[in-house]
Amino acid sequence: MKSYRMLIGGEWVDAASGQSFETENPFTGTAWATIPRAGTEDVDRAAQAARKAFEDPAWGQISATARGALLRRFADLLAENADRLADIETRDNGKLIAEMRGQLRYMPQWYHYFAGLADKVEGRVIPIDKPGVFNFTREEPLGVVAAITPWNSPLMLATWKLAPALAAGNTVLWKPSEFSSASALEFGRLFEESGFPPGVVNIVTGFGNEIGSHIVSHPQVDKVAFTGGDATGQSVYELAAKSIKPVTLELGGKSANIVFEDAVLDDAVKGVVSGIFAASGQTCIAGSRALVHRSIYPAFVEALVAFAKTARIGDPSRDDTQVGPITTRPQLAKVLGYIDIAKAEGATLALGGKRATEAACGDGWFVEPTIFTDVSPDMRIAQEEVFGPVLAVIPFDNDEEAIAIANGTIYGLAAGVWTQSIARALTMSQRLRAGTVWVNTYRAVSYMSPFGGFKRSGIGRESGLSAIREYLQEKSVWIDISGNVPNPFVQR
Ligand code: TXE
Repeated sequence: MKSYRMLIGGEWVDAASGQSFETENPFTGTAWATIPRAGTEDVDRAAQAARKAFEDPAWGQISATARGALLRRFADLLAENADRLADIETRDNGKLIAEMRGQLRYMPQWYHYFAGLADKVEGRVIPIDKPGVFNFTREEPLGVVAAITPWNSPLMLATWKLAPALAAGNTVLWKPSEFSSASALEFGRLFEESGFPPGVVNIVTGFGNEIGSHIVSHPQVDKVAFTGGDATGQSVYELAAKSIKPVTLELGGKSANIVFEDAVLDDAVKGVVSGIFAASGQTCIAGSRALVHRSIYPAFVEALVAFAKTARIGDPSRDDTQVGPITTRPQLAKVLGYIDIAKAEGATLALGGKRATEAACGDGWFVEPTIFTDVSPDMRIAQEEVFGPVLAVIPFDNDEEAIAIANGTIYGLAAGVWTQSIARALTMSQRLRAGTVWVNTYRAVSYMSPFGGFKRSGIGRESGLSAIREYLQEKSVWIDISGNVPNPFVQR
């Protein structure tokens, strides 16, 4: 058993209480490492360490260019360690090794991009309307940023917060998910090695229901950047409101992949399959609803089921595996529960529909790739986020109906459109109420392009130019250049 420690104020420590918890391999169902189980006292120490580092000239007074250089060094170390981190993530989290290697080899780009941006944040000179006064703005960091991250893409979703937060000059208190803390702690070593001053990045491991609210409401925390489930996101938002803290929230979705009658069918089949079965459906952008034009519905469903059947399920550490396990025990129960709900609602089961127990799955937590057809838009399986390999296929008759169904959930994270018509592509990209619209592709993300949700899918944007603004605040500076002190009892 490997035994991890957490990172507070530049030191690798156990929880003050001495408690730890075991982290399990979803493929074998066995524990492989222990992780410190932080309590509120550890959070206090980490928040204070982050505050101290923020105020220390070693971080607070270095130039933005120097901050960028640290981020670039981190990017290089990350690239060197990509495959090692991929192995750890696959063991701890059950993500496919092929996907993790790709993700980790790409991840340094976020740090390079925000490193480049660090010294391009500029204030403005305002051509102020008052004579004898010079007015300009400064863009300043917020202070201590709490990053609370989930288990489904642990390092990527943390990177989307850490890279811009650090580029902007903040310090960070990061709480990874209790289901995926090992890779976060390995990441911490790389921050240390890159030369970030102690306390700039602190990693506190533990359970959300034990320390989450203490982090969010902590007086030393100036902003909360959260990715997770929408119920938890709502409570984070409510709690942050009590101390008037800004938040960014990324809360998942019920994204529609819309297949029109003029789509290239083979491409659309691949797009729908990748949208829902990649990462075993455990992604915020999962295309968990396929909306299919009625004229092609039977042919599309037949091709979809035939292709989905070929997906190779099994050991996530094998290069040729396509569908891995469900990451957590509670999530396995949740996914199976939704399959029961869909059956009870009267949806037609066209593929899968139970826990996968074939030899390739060992004792792992697998769910068969599952497709429900003849789903109506008001069913729970068409409205609620399952976060597993379960697809709801819904027929539609015309474009207006497709838009109404696609927009007819509380979420608005992403949507896919499959069509050969440029007019339809543009109309759909305008009328779909989602933060990302993909046309004839799915699941593409980049450090350059903003990502975030409409409606209940979240607040704020990650990646791209605007993301750094989420970690800055604007200050207005007024300087009298007239030399005359005006009447103090009249507003200038
Ligand atoms: O998420 P939680 P869970 C969805 C998905 C999944 C469901 C539950 O539908 O089935 O959420 O997953 C921390 N205050 N998504 O339970 O609880 C927690 O420790 C502060 C969508 O894993 O939201 C972890 O670090 N923090 C999603 C983080 O919140 C708290 C990704 C996320 O965990 C807290 C993951 C509290 N009171 C799940 N309670 C997406 N948007 O991609 C927990 N946490």
